[in-house]
Amino acid sequence: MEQISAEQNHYLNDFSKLIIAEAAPPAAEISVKHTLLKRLEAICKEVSPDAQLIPFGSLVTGFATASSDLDVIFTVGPHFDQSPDDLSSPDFRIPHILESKLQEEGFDATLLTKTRVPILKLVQNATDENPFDLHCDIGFSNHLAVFNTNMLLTYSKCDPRVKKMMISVKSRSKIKWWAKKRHINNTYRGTLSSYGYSLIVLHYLINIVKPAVLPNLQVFPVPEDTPTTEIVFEEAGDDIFDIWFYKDINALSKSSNTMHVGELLRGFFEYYAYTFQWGREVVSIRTEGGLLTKQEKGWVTAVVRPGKTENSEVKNRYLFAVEDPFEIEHNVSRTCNGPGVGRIKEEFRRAVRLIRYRDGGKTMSECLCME
Ligand code: 3AT
Ligand code: MG
Repeated sequence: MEQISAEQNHYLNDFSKLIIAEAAPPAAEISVKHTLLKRLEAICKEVSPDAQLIPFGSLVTGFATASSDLDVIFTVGPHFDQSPDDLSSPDFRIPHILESKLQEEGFDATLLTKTRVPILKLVQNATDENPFDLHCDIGFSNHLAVFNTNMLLTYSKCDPRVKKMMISVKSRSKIKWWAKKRHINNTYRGTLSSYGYSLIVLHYLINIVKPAVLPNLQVFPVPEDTPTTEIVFEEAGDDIFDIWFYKDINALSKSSNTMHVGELLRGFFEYYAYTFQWGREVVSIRTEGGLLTKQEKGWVTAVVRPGKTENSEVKNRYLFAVEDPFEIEHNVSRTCNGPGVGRIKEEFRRAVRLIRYRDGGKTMSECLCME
């Protein structure tokens, strides 16, 4: 990484503090989200008395920023095994029944069935008592998300800079920092999800920056007395996933890396702008070193597969390749199309240019977030 002056470094640090302060959701918004969660769970129980809503995503990891959505999974069994994954299951009616019920209760609710897994999208518009527009996604079968959320949370507990990096990269705050502001955080428009950004930030912090900020929690040996439920997850009699990661973080030594978040952000931009080989490499945080090749994964040509829902299909693209840490056949960035990947790459290079040549951070806030 090119050297920058102490003054530039200072600006970068101040800037990263500003983003984080701006991005944090107000306590009132978090409390309104928890209230919504309780109300939704009560409605779900009217549909099915054993129903539970399990939150995951940024509300749980702490990476939520102002107006982040609320991600939850609807489940009716203690071990996720009675979920309406299977089209022939009578439970598959549940998403439709719940959609109608929520509409009756005054929510703007839409069930999406052409997605990889069915998703019920809810919007609760701001009112006088509640000044926040709330968006909630209810999933019915993506239970691995609960495990990957826990792993992101564990990484975040390893070092306070993890959360700050995540928020800086994908915030939806008023100043809408980088990925949002630059329009490269939208899976419907050919770019990358917030989860995808979380994984590429982790890869940088585990494998690229030296000294490493984070250890790779998935390469630790499994202690002998570990319960099987922490090692593998079997999805409704279907696939088996290796979900092991090391959880006893208090037993780990702290990182010897002393960089501040501004410097880390700069290194992150530089790495994806100039070192990462987008055409050849796959980000794989479960792997020692963090990289595989598209060739060795067989991720070379786009394929279309039937989805889990009726008449749906999933197009797997490999233009940008980020392997899910548990569902290793799943490319988290499959939503990225050609123009989307082009825009993401250009935004990394633009960020580096601005940091290098525009007083290293003094004007960064205006430049990087400008539409
Ligand atoms: P926001 O604060 O909502 O922007 P987030 O961290 O909640 O960020 P998302 O809403 O994109 O991220 O996703 C919520 C969770 O859903 C994160 C992960 O547990 C799961 N998830 C999202 N996208 C994928 C994916 N492509 N593959 C596997 N799991 C995913
Ligand atoms: Mg979310």
